[in-house]
Amino acid sequence: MIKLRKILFILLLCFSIVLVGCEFNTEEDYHNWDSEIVKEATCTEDGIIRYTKGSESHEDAIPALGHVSVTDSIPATCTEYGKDITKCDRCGEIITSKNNANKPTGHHFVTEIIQESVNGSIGIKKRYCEECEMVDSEYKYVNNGYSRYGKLHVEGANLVDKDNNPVQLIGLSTHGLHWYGEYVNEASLAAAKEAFNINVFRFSLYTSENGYCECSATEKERLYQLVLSGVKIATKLDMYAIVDWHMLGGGKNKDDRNPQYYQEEAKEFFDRITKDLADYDNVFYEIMNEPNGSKVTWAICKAYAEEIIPIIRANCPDAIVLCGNPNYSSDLSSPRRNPLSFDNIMYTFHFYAGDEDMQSTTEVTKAYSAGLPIFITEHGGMDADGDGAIDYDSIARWYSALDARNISYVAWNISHKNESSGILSSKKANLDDFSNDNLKAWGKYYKAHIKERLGLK
Ligand code: IDC
Repeated sequence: MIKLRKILFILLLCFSIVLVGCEFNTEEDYHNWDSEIVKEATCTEDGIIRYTKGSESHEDAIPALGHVSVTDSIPATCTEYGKDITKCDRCGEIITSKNNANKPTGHHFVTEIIQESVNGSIGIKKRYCEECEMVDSEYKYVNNGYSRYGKLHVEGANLVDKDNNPVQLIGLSTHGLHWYGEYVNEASLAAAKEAFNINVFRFSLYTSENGYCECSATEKERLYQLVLSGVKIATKLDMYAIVDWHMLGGGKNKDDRNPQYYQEEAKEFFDRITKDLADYDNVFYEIMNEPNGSKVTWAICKAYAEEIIPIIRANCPDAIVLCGNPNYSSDLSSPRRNPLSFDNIMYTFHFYAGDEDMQSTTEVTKAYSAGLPIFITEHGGMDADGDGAIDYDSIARWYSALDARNISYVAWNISHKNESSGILSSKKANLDDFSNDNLKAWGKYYKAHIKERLGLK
């Protein structure tokens, strides 16, 4: 029994010594043991510290430090999304994330003259993005705008400039402003002008088919302002403008094929717009787009013109008036036999080269030779419904007849409508892409033709 007690006592003593020893050891970790950092802790990984004393050693973990992050936002560029960049100030690790709310801004193209075109000489322009300086293109151009020709007037069968030299205007028409009016903005029109080197825009204000005479008062006012702003933009771009009263009798309201059907509205419209544009001498007034139907004779068209022209002239005494005629403005023999008695009148002629049997170049050349001033305010290389394939032989014949006589022409139309006459392939976000990549066959052909005509190829 005594023996057992002794054993127990010894055991207890040993245990106490071990305990005291352990306590002593812990104290020594801090004071007496050598320590050495085997591996530094980083932002993401634990480090290791080793303690040694004599032959004894043990290791402890140093906890990972964690990132010290700073977030920076990088704005979107012309072509790339903005980014949020999170960077650790300690280890430099970068975590980049796309900022979906910060969309690419798109290029902001501007043009710069590198070599100026003076009096018809060939100049050079550069189109580049003013944000990122990417050069889009460098191209030849010729100054053929208002600053060169000034106020135009009609002499015999010709349109002439301020010095009485014949002038040919070449341009583009909008589609119906109540359908595709979005292209009437400075960026679009400037891009179209630059791409095609044109000098006239025609603004087509449809009267029926829910157009100007068949819509709400608010919409009517909006369309009016659109025409006005179109003319002002064209003016700023050094161009001429045609205000087109686009009566046609399309859609359901066939009565609108007769210009007299909306005559009162026409009088009101032309009075208001010629007052608003009294100071603009680069504007043509096309008073009836396309009279048509067997009952709509030249006598009717002429009577209507005699009502409208004095209203225009009261506010703009020298404005050139463009006068339509029967059979969709394809009858020049009637006005040739029985012309209007005002000065500064030109007769419109419209043709669609795919439907050659309807019109022929002879109708135009004959009338021109007889002294009738003619302005082709609308034409296309396709069929008269504005769609179908381009008849390249026919359109080429037309251009050689017109160009030989300096007869002015305007092509149908600036829109991305899914028909071959809408020159644009698709609706681009900024509405200002008139590069060949975004042009249908008609747009490309017309552009190439104009460049050739102006000696820019
Ligand atoms: C056409 C447009 C077409 C639109 C139609 C409405 O191309 O998208 O649906 O008018 O009536 C003309 C007219 C002109 C026509 C064009 C093509 O002046 O308004 O545009 N055309 O059909 N005369 C002969 C052809």
